[in-house]
Amino acid sequence: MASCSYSLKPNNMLLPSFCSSFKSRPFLSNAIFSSSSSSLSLLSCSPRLPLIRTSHAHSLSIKASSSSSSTAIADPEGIKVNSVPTKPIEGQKTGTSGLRKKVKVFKQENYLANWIQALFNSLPPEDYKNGHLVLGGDGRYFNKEAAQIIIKIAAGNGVGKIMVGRDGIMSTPAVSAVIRKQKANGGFIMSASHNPGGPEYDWGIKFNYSSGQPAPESITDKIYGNTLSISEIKMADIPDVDLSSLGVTNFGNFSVEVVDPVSDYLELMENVFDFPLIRSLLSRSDFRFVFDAMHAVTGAYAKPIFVEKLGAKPDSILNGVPLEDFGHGHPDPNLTYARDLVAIMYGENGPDFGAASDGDGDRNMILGKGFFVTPSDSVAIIAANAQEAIPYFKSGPKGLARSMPTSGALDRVAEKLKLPFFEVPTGWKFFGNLMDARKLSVCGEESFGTGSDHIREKDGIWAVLAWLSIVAHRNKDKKPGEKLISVSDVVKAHWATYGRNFFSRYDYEECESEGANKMIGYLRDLVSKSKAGDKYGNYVLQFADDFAYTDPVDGSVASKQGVRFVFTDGSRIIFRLSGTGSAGATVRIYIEQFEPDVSKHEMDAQSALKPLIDLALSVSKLRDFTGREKPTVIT
Ligand code: VG1
Ligand code: CO
Repeated sequence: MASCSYSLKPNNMLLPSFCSSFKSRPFLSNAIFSSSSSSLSLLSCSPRLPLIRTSHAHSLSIKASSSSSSTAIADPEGIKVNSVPTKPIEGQKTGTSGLRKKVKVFKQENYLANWIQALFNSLPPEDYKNGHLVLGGDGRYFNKEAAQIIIKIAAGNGVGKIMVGRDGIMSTPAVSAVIRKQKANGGFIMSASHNPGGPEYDWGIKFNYSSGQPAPESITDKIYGNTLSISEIKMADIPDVDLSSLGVTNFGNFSVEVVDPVSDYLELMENVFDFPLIRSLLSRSDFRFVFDAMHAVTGAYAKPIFVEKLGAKPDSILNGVPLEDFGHGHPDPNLTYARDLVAIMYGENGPDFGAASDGDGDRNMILGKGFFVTPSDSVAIIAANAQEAIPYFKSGPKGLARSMPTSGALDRVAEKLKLPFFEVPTGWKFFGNLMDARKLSVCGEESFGTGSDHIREKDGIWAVLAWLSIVAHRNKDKKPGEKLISVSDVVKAHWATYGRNFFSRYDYEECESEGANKMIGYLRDLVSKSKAGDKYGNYVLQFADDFAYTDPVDGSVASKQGVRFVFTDGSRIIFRLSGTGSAGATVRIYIEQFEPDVSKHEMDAQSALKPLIDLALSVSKLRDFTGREKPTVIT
């Protein structure tokens, strides 16, 4: 153990009790040291040993506030807590995944503070008093200010400890992993996920529970209710905490621990996957890999995992530095927004394997040389190969699930493997209960989300490692110079066994809300009048409905989750409005058709689906309602 050096000043306590090397040194563990938070330093302990900072300004008794707008309230925790008066703010209802608005909206006075306080007002006190929370984020603009607000309100509400990723960075899947590993009560994620970032763009906040799963609607509805009646914010009067270096800062009984955002997550990945197997693939000279972090949070993970642990070349990581505005990009890994990667993969002599992840690291896109794996196929192929290629699944997955609009490719795998299968509404929060009840292992969404019960969020890097495992497993006996089994070979072999579910999604972003809402109203009306056997062009209706889901574990019901028309040949057209946008309404149309005939599997999805796409546009009268001629994104 390297030695530790301190610079100390009067009147403060330094209690390095968590540092095991200190515990064995009685003169340190029993002593009371004095220091100032600004000058105390514990340098050159071991590289991984946290720095301890102790604040002195607020560790004494509670004093009346000098501020005219707030009053101090007595708090047994030994820090001064101000009661800041506030008023309800309209529109703080969370959508599919957290609260997302433009940065300008979040910057309004008390906007974020109101929501955070409303959250504490909604939780049972035993879920956070003296408890342990995690705070992460995707590095976007406003995260730094937001982190300080969240920390102060957490302290003001009696939270015991908040564990923050260095510089406020920790991906959504890593927050879920850390909550579980550290047995924390929950955690915040500062992210608007795949939405663009910067002063003119989006910001967002999500809250996850102790199992690491996104807060269920019962909680988010309560938070919303409380935002409409809030009158006070409990704000600890503590200085901003330095989040740039690892270590613990104590304020009375409250502490902030800055941690490496990668280590717990990496440890979990090493337990789930066979790293030497993946390494054997990535270090082959006849296999070329590229990962596009899109200047988003996985930039912080890509190098330690793919390069340092798994032997990928350093230049295989593109856009690997997280930036506040994602380098002016739209950190959504799809064929439209990850265009640089797509150009490389479809270019002359493209690499063998390409992948990308989104703003907060929970989405993924998988590409082969000149080949795109649809997310609906991806989850089906991972599920079909999990047992043989991924150690975590060595006894086989417990069950499979997909969101309703995701294609039926996974259903066919569940059928063949005789596994329990679930269809849930859009949004990862609907998978968590099934996982906790041990009914579900592998699941996915058509929206580039894939994951398993190793955590309670979708997981971009996990999906890339799962695919690398499958490709590595298929090629493990291939000698140098022998032709490798490619990503497209894996997918085509899967189609040959199970049939192909052609799938496409059309997005019409930022439409006028009025027209979009009227269109959905019109479709609901159409559904109520429709009956089995109705003719829609060449298609015969099996049923049409507005999808509703009853959670098999807790019985909670989610209704109005998407209008669907299902035809007798298994084809589907589905319509819903996005719940993650920050302006206007985004219409999503999902189109799917099953094709058992291998000779037709090579068809381009857009051509194969053309009749259904035309049908979807005419059935919905989309052009009339929205004035849109073309989608903004096709996946
Ligand atoms: C979209 C996707 C949904 C996903 C959600 C959050 O929601 O369709 O499948 O779970 O984003 O993903 P919506 O309501 O806009 O369709 V993430 O990566 O933005 O947290
Ligand atoms: Co995301």
